[in-house]
Amino acid sequence: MANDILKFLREKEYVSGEVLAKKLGISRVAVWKQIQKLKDIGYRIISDQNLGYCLVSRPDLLLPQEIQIGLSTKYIGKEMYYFPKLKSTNIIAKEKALHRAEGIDEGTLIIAERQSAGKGRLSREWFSPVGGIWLSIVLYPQLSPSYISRITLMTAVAAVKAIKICTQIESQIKWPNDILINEKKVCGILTEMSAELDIINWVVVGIGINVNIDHREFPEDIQENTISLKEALDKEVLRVKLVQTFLQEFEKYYEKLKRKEFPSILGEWKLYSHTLGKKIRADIGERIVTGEAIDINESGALILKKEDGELIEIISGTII
Ligand code: BT5
Repeated sequence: MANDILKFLREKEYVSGEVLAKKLGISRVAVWKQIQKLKDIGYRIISDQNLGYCLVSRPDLLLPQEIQIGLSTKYIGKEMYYFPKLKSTNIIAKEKALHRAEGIDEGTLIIAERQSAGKGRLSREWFSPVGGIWLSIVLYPQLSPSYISRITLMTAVAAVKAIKICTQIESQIKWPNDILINEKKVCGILTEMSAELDIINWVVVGIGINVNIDHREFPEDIQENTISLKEALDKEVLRVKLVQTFLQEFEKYYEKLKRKEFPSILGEWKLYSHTLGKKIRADIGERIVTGEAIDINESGALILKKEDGELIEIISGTII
């Protein structure tokens, strides 16, 4: 009901309580109650005895009604679950993904203003204070499980593009899932999946972007290596616009991936790469390897050339 009221308030400068009540088939008192609810979550609505209600400003909240208005995707983000605070959007998305049969469609989005237990890879912590974008997308790709790393790379390309469109900032991708500005991390991606031998049951892509955050809010040991878009730009960024742009870019690249056009996505990834051509040390779980990052292959693995000339393929790891 509150959403319907918002729709009418967006269309005209002033709308009377009587007109709203008639259009929605409710009493004027019920309209007033809905207006109070909207005010409580940050909408500024003024009222004039003769003219009615007027929407003055909207909160910078990632509310479904704000994101979905003007969102031009076909299915990504068409169904949305919004939380002012939760543990982790990936946790909720994984729970939702189990209920595909009950109408949790491909593209379902979980989004939160802040997370109390945001997750990075390998159970690392992801700090998610108010002012960032913390979201997860549920997918059911008919692809082989080996495609999982390509989904992470494709998400990074979509994020770099969205950041560029909304802020003009040229960010870079550190293989496999970090997005950097001036060598500092602004965004991370966590892709999780459930699969059987050769089919994927579901994939959850989680992405966190530091938008309007002061990096000094993070624990001291990571402050030096973190940045937000606000800090890089020296002004606040409209988060709703950035979410919409990211979802649109995400859908575009995901469609390409499904059409098996990964090579062209990889071409773009390489343009934004922070890693290729650099001497790196990579933690690959059981050991640390050193060498030059010379390429990313068709399955998204990093090719490292060791000092003795040996080439190794790193499917998953962390660059130190
Ligand atoms: C990642 O892991 O970079 C994946 C982050 C994914 C976060 C999103 S938010 C929405 C969704 N829901 C979740 O619970 N997670 C996803 P990794 O490559 O393992 O990097 C983790 C490391 O990044 C930590 O150990 C810190 O050093 C650093 N870090 C933590 N929070 C950060 C932040 N907000 N900005 C930059 N660096 C951060």
